[in-house]
This record gives sequence, C-alpha cells and structure tokens, in this order.
Amino acid sequence: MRRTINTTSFPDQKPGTSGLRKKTRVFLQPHYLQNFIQAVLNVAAIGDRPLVIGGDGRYYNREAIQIILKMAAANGVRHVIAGQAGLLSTPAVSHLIRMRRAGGGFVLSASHNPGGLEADFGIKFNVENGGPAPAGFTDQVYAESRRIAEYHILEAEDVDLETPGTRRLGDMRIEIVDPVAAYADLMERLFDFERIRGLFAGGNFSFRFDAMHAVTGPYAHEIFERRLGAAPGAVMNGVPLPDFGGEHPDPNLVHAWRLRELMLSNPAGPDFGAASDGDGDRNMILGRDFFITPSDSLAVLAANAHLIPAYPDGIVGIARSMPTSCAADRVAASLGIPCFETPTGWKFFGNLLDAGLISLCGEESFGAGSDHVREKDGIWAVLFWLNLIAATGRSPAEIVGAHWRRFGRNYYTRHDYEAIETQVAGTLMARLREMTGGLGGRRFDNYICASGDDFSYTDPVDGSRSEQQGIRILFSDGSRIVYRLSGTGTEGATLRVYLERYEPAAGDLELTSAAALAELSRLAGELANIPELTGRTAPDVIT
Ligand code: VG1
Ligand code: CO
Repeated sequence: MRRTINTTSFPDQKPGTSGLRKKTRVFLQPHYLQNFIQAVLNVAAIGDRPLVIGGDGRYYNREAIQIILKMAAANGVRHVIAGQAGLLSTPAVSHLIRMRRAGGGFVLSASHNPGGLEADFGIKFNVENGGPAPAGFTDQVYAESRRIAEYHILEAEDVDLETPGTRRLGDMRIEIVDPVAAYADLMERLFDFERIRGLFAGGNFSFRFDAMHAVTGPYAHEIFERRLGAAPGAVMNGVPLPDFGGEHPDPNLVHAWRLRELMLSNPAGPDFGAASDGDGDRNMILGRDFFITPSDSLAVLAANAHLIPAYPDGIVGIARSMPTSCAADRVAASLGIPCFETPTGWKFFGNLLDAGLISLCGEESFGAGSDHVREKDGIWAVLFWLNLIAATGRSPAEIVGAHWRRFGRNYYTRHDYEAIETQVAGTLMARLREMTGGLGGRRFDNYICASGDDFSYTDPVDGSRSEQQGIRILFSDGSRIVYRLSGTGTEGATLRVYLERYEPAAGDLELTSAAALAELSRLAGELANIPELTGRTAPDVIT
C-alpha cells in the first residue's frame, strides 16, 4: 500500500553541498531522511532507468536502504540495483551508474567521519554521469526539501538484501548485486594485473592495505589477495563494522595509526602500504618509512601515466583542487597539457572529465581519480602505485625521489582546527577576506607577499560561477598559504590551513615538511590571529 505522509521535518542541508552529513541522531528524527529522499526523487526524474543504492556499512546503513527502497517503489521507480548486504563503495556506485546507464544513485556514507549512534551518518546522490550532483541540482533539492509537505512510501515488509538475486517490491524490481565484481573487472581492464601478480609472486615485495573496518575490506580481499595474489593477511581490518571499530575511517597518519606504526620508523616494515576511508574514495600511500603527500602522489601518477595500460598515449590534462599543491602543475607544463585549478570537492571535476579535457584529477585530502569513473577512487590509486612499482622495479621512495630531482619538491602540509565556534570561524575568515587586497608587496621575514584573494572559479564547460572558495595568500617565491572552512564537518566549524613551499630540483629536497614549513606555519597563525580568536595554539590534525 502506498502511503502519503505529511511532514514538517526539513533537513537543513547546506546549499551547494553534495549531500547531507549529520549526527546519526539527526537522521533518526521522524521523517528527516524521508524528506531528503523525496526531494531528490522529485528533482532526479529517474523514469524507467535503474536507480543504484549502496552504502559503506555504517550504523543505520541497512535501515536507510529499506526506507529508500520503499520510497522509490512508491514514487514509481521501476528498477533498483543495490549492493549485497547494503554495501557499495562510492567509486563502485559511480561505475554501476555508468555501466548500467542508471538515472542516478544514492550513497549512504559520511565518508571519513566516524560511524555509530553517537557519530555521523550521511547520504549523497550521484547523477547520471556517475558523479556527485552539481550545485544546480543540489540547490534544487534544497529548495524542494523546503517546499514539500509530504512524501510517498510503500507499506511493506523489509527486503532481503543479504543474498544476490532479484526481488520485487510493489511494481519495482530490485537486483541485489555482488558489490565487488563489476568494479574489480573494471580495475583488471585499467591495470596490468599480470605484472602486479608477478611482483607479489616474486616473494621479495611485501604489502599491507588497511581497510579501516570500512567498505573497502571486501574489495581489497578480492582484488589484492584473490585476483593479484598478495599474501593472505595483507588486508588489515577487512571486515566492515557499523562503528568502524570505534575509530575514524580516515586514511591519514593520525587516524590510520596502525598502518603508520607498521610502515614508518620500522626498518623491517612492508615495502608498500595503503589505506582507504569509510566509503572507499580516499587513499593514503606509504613506502617503507616514507609518507607520500596526496599532492605529490597526483603529480607522480600524472608523470608516469604512460606506464599504465589505461593511458597508453598518456593523459590529456590534469585538474587539482585549489588547496592541492602545485606539484601537478609542473608535470602538466612539462607534458604540454593543461592543468585546471578547481574549488574543493569532486563535483567540479565532473564537467572537465565529461568534456574530455582531463584524464587525471586529485585533491590534497587523499583523493585521486581519473576518467574511469566520476568519483575519487581509493583502490584505483593503490593499484596505480602497485602497477608503477611493478613496471619500474623501484620502491615508492625511489619513485618519488626521482620525481623531485626532476621537477623540484613542493613541501606541503595541512593543519586542521576542528570544532571551533561557528561564529569565531566566520569572523576569522571575514577578517582575512578584508585583509587580502592590501597584502601585495608586503614583506614578512623571508616571504614577500605577491597577492591575496578569495578564490573563485568559472567552470570552463558550463560557465557556472563559484565564489568564496578559500582565501589564498601567494608569495613571490611560489609559496602559498590557503585558508578555508570545511563543508563536511558535523560539529561547529573546521578551519583548514594549507601551507606550501616550492624547492627547486637543485635545492634541499630532504627536509622534513615540518622544518621546511615552520616559518610559513607561524606566519599563517599570525595573519589569521588563530590563537587570539580561537584560543588554539596547535592544530588538532596535521596531514
Ligand atoms: C573534505 C576535503 C575535500 C573532499 C571532501 C569530501 O571537504 O577537504 O577535499 O572533497 O572532504 O571527501 P571539506 O569541505 O571538509 O574540506 V569524502 O572522502 O567525504 O567524499
Ligand atoms: Co570518502
């Protein structure tokens, strides 16, 4: 029976953000999730095309999927493709949407945020190109969620999600698919699996992957252990848990501490290590005692793409988010291809990929990807590195060292100040914004400011404008300080400060990034009055 329920519960989605990310208890409020789903279904017009649904396995994943299924059926959706046990990684959803010509897909995830009743839940909608909904779409959803006063839902038993096969719900067909198979097949087409198998079979290469009890566990077991022959046990924390074992499934040196302890300061550690996040779109890459910044990783992948079967003729262009270091720009310049600088967030890469303007893209926040899907892709990045190691016979540290000696090194770090008062964060940004215009030509110790602005972006494909995307302070030697507020936090505001300094190939390439960036770090604190305004003397997370 189809019921129409009146609702006065409106999700307070931030306009312009790709989905909803909130405390789990917020999602548990009556009609809250339902209002958002109805708004998306009204805007998306799925029609006769399939709708893809899956999530990262966190607390409330299965319950949310049951609600979406019943609402989809009551709203005339004909065909749903859902991941077995409710699981699908973000890149796997993107791939399924494209492969099955779906009208879109829901991803249930708060990505790298912790999960559980007292932690975070989230939902995002990807559109028919497989990518995150662009601002025009999400703004419509937001308006729709404010406008509607009712939603439609079928009254029915829960659907069995646990076994593959076809089910019916009202007039709707539900296909429960293995979450891994199609994605793993795609990876086999992009990379030289034969060669990577040889690397593992050779016996003198060791590898560990930390799935952080999140969605990539089943993908990693299948791809690294079963299809590529990595030693059983290479995948750590490979069983998805509703609370991710009580930790943040965030692949950085703070939260992926098990992998860090194994790989860094351990002469007997594995040769190569990697981790991914809650929904499988992020990656952290480590060599033995060697951390590779995501910005460097993107540049290295771009410089070596011709060694990978997916890019036999190299790449046509690169894009990076504005706060990501300029290392990729130097590779693009040497290849004679364009490098686009976009605002933070994967949705800005979609148009460039669809238009064939770029092949690779990435963000400093442990995200990299290519034209194979329309999302960043954690496992893909790990396979790219494995393929490079196998093709060159070099270690990760040797590959990166050679890169620096050719292109120079962009020392880079990001400082996060979490859960600061929203109003304080607003004041801090407003003061910086006022200050930027007058900075040109001013000298601060060793640094001369060239210019300052609040980054804005005009999409080269559809001409859409995005304003106030982060304060940039650029110095005459190419160094940069960038400040922006996070759009994904669920408590107060998170201030991100990004620091970058370029060292030419002939310079000192062996400093620690903390030492190389100490002066810029002090300057960043002073210019923004961080201690005075926030009362914080040190960041919560340094990556
Ligand atoms: C963060 C990252 C950004 C990334 C976004 C989504 O956003 O900085 O680069 O695109 O998370 O990543 P913010 O606004 O908090 O800085 V995920 O893994 O949630 O899909
Ligand atoms: Co993610």
